[in-house]
Amino acid sequence: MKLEGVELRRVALPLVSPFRTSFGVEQDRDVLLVRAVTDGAEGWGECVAAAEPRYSSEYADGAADVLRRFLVPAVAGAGDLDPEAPGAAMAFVKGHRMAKAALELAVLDAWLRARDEPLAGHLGATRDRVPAGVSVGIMGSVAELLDAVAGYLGQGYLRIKLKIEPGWDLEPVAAVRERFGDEVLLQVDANAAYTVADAGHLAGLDRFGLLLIEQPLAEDDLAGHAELAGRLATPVCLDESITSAKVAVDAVALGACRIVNVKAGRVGGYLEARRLHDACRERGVPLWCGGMLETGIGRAANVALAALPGFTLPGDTSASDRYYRQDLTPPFVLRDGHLEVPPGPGIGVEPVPEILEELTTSAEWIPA
Ligand code: OSB
Ligand code: MG
Repeated sequence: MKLEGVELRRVALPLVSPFRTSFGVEQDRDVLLVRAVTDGAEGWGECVAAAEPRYSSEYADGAADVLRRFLVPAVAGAGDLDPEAPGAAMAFVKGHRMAKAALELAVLDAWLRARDEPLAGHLGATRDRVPAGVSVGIMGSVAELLDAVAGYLGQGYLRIKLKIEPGWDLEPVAAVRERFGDEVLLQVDANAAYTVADAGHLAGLDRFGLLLIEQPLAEDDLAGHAELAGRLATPVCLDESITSAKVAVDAVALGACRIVNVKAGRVGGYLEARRLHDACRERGVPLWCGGMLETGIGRAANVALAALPGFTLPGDTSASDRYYRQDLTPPFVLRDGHLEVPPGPGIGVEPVPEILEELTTSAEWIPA
């Protein structure tokens, strides 16, 4: 299979409500989509980099630049493509994992469609639906938070994740436990907002029986996470720190985390995510699939990944209407607390042409 060219397309989607985390507020997504055109079929990838580099160093304009200048030419020059070829051809570029993941997925989607093979089966999925959790942003008041959580539980979400930061941690968690009880699967995500000096304060979360605390400290602070983990009963899970399968294995060996949030974009692609899965499953480390407010394109691939057997906890794989009034693809819906893995070839979904046109802000064709 040969690459004929790649389209980089920017799409603007307003979120149904502002999403506030410890690193900022998102009102809408400025999505970079990658469409790979090959002599066999076309494929889609979504770059999870946000418009601004607040979660990680990557951002959408930077991803488009590195794709245009380095990654697309490298893959175009690789000749006959199989699923591993794009990763090998892009390996000389340091970092830029979210940009690499998007192009690798677009080529992989095309390759799978040409073979009429679903992504989930290719990755080794063992289920046809996945349990869905929901990530709940920081709110203006506890009353507002309780209303939001009540709404999500009413819809059937199987696990609640509360975003926390200094000044919004023990009180909202206590309020959610008090109102909804101890049976609700509950976890928190700090997005690196604390330091080891906060260990005593964070130990105050231990009495709430949380599944985990996600990324309490800075991305590069594995030693700090190991120290903190020794002082908390709540299991530490890492998100931002986990940039490859190797880092995941090292983080677990160091005692920096007991659970891993898997985001394919953050580790450089779905194939590296599968390697991470295999290594963690071998070591008995529980996994769950994170999210980056993806449209239906990225969501389809995440749901395929989350169907692998090592994903033993519900993920941030929520239904389309948790994010967008109008998704780019036919919407993912919550059924009995689960999302179905698309059964079609490749990622199993495509953008609806009229919706894609309406929401596109720019498009650029890069011939191979
Ligand atoms: O830290 O997991 C995170 C969204 C954007 C960037 C980082 C994170 C998140 C979420 C939402 O928590 C996950 C989702 O529902 O897509
Ligand atoms: Mg997180």
